Amino acid sequence: MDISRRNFLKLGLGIAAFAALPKFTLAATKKTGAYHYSIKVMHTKHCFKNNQVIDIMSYNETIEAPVIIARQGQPITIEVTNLLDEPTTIHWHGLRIPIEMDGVPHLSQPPILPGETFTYRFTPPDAGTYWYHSHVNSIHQLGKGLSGCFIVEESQPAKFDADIPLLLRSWRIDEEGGWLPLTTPKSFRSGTKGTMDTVNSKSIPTIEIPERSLIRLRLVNVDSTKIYKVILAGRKSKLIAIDGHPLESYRTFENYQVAPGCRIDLALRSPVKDKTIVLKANDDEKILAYLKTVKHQGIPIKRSLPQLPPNPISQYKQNRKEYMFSFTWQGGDGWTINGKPLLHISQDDHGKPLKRLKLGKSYTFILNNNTQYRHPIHLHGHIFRVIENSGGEVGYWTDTVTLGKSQTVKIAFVADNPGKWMFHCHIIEHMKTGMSGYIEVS
Ligand SMILES: [Cu+2]
Repeated sequence: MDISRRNFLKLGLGIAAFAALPKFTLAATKKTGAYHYSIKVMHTKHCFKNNQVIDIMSYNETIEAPVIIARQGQPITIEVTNLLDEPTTIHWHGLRIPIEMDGVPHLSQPPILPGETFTYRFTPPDAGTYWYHSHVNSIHQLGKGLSGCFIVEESQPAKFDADIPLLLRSWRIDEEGGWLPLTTPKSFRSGTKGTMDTVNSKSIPTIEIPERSLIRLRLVNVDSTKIYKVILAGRKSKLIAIDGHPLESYRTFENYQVAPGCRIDLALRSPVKDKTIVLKANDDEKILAYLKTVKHQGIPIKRSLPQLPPNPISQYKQNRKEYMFSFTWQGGDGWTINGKPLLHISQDDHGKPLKRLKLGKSYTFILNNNTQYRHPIHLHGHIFRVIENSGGEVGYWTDTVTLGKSQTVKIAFVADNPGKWMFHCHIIEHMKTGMSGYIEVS
């Protein structure tokens, strides 16, 4: 690993601080060379409030996991060492990579046992904003902190003056600063929500951005439960990408419902120094973070907003086989997809796939939400296009689509990645209590 990248990793989300930006830029402009990272999954002490020190789970010792930077079309190696006292894996959410690297225990790899190291090697085909997280004992491991931001730079990096990940999540912390139960029988249907909203693991942080500059914000919902409808007050911005994939035409950003697992990229021109832009969420416009402009180091360059190139996603055919998926609550059986919960996969028994798809063929999935709850539905290993939606946005590429109450969404894609790919709700309690299955592509 080269020095700049090692320092950068240590900084983690410190890159959001303006002073640390050159480190970020350095890693981002590296043309060739190995993208090699090491991650230790470990127990760490952390204090949220009241000097109460609690146990969290971390990637590389700090509450904010390292931002991994890869380059589109270039190989990356990530060595993951498990220092926990329980198995773990890492799933690279939204990346179209080989099944052996997908990080689902038993289905794509054996779990990484305590003391073991597993090396993930892949070449990201798509640029954009992604994230990574544990896929083992997920209520616990995600709830205690195992998630981070994964940026794939464009093969010809798009030019912004600052590139700032903003990770949204809510921790289950009580008044004293201790852990609340991560799931409770009473709340698991709607999802057990956190009590302490954070951006980059800080409660209402002030993040410095350079004045009079072109800024790219990468908002990632790494929460297990909460849907954030985000608003940016105090400056006009443009929505330039959804879930990693550039919009064909950028649009003025008003607000966006970012569900667990989902991401949006915003671009804005920052005002002169000492101005504040406010990141808020939901109808009560709760303040999540302040972005404060600071003096530009050097002379600001007047950049024009680049049109991000589309990712090389296979184009589906007009003629497509259609399958229906029904997302339901079945009383005693809990959450299901097409009436069947998938609760357990073992090394020897993968059960039955929800569907078998032929490699290279185009498909339409009709997703019916027959419940009164919202479900962000995530397909591993593939990118699909939302082509019809009874209650929301159409015409964009994604890996996770949010189904509102009783909503129906049609998606289209090419099954172009062989393997057994998880298809599940990203509200982690829904996934763990049955709203989960897999699609087999062969
Ligand atoms: Cu759900």
